[in-house]
Amino acid sequence: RQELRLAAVDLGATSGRVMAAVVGRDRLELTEVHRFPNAAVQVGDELVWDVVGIHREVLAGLRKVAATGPVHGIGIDSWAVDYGLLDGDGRLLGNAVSHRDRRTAGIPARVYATVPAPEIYAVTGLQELPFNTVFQLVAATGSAALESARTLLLLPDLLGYWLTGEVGAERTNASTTGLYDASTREWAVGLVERLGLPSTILPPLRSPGEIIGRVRPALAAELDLREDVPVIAVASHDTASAVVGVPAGSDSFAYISSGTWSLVGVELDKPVLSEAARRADFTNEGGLDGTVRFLKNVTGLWVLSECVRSWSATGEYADLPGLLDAAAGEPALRTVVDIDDVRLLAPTTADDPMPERVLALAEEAGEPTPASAPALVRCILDSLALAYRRHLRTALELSGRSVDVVHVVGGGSQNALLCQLTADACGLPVIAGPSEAAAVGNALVQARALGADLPDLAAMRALLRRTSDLGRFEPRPGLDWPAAERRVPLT
Ligand code: ADP
Ligand code: LRH
Repeated sequence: RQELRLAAVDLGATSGRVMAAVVGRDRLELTEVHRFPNAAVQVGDELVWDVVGIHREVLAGLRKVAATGPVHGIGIDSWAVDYGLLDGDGRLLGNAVSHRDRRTAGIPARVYATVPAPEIYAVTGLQELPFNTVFQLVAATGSAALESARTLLLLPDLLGYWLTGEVGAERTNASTTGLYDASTREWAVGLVERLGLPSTILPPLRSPGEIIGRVRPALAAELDLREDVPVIAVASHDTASAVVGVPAGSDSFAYISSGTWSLVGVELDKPVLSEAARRADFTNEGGLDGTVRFLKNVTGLWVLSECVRSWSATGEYADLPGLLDAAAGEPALRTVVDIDDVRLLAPTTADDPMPERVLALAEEAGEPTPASAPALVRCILDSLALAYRRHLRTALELSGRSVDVVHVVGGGSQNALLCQLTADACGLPVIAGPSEAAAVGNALVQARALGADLPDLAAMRALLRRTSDLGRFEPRPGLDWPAAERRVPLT
């Protein structure tokens, strides 16, 4: 075929989108046909995702793509670690719990009493995030849902199952669970069993590029799709798809996938499972074609978006671009905090608003109190850039790599102030964009699976560079980042 027309579904923690992509020899065009807000919902004592609502929005988006012409493939990626459980009849058992739910507090320490942390890291190579799937499952031990579960499906796999009826676990996303062996790229069955978890609920693994199945005929008819449209396993962890969508021209690049979370790292051929990597709490997640995403998970723009949500609820500020303009005029590095503090993890509430939490961290650190919303926004962005600087340095030290550019992709690549601060803090040029890198990576992997001449990551990225408009930010001298780094008390 000359050109492939694809539906790329990219689900972020704050918004989901369905893009109509056209991929040809010198063509890579993505058009957003459907976007919807996403947020976890407190139901009783649980913070859960409305997965059925997300499924409905995916269907609405697919219908819109179908209305633009023939669809040759469908791919779904989403945020990592969260899952649904199916019973023996293949029905969903309850709601999918959000990784921001408080149930995992204190769980890692309990797990390490059974299997010491170094032994776990040697197998999984994962950063200790309290919400890794393994910790969520340990927290759920004894619950009626887990007791009756036959199959665990990560969210993109669950949505793919609802489209096709086929179960499986795509490897890049499986690699974020803590149930997966980073070296063998298979489920870590021995570890799972030592932790007292049921390994039988883990479905067969599949790699990006494999066909999951065809859209169920009745659903295809309802969506005005051809009957035999394949649903393709893309790099279904959104960050893995976003790294595919990094428009790098050589191997010496670092990336920041900047969205609700920021993922800061490098692409490697092999995992780094050293004791130094464990101590630095770095993660080895799976990328396309067996690559390793050696990275640090940083709190990201979540804190900013939750502040904006809190201010708009009280009618103070709702306009992000206006706030960012005002923040650019605030003094640099006046107040910095540890943006990775766990107290910033949970959603903002009327009783515990996000802006107050950031102010409390500043006060605790003896930093000047930001006196206005723009000053608080500046504090968040300066603190993020400082975290990027520190984690990028560690990524390079631990991997032995050197880089000459930092690619910033995802929604945060549209934040010019943050991109400039990132260039300044890291002392490297920043190339910004694409802002929908995950959807781009999703479409490129589908295109290859359907026969496009994109043999490897280099070819995919070359096509991306030929077809994208990118921003560039040069590092500016003048600010004392090392001194600011020393002011941040790390948790
Ligand atoms: P996710 O996929 O995790 O939901 P995105 O990649 O969509 O996240 O990024 C969302 C973030 O991007 C927002 O929280 C916001 O800070 C930032 N963003 C989106 N649009 C803009 C914009 N026009 N200017 C500056 N920042 C933006
Ligand atoms: C980014 C992301 C990140 C995970 C987090 C749960 O959207 O997938 O890579 O750590 O969400």
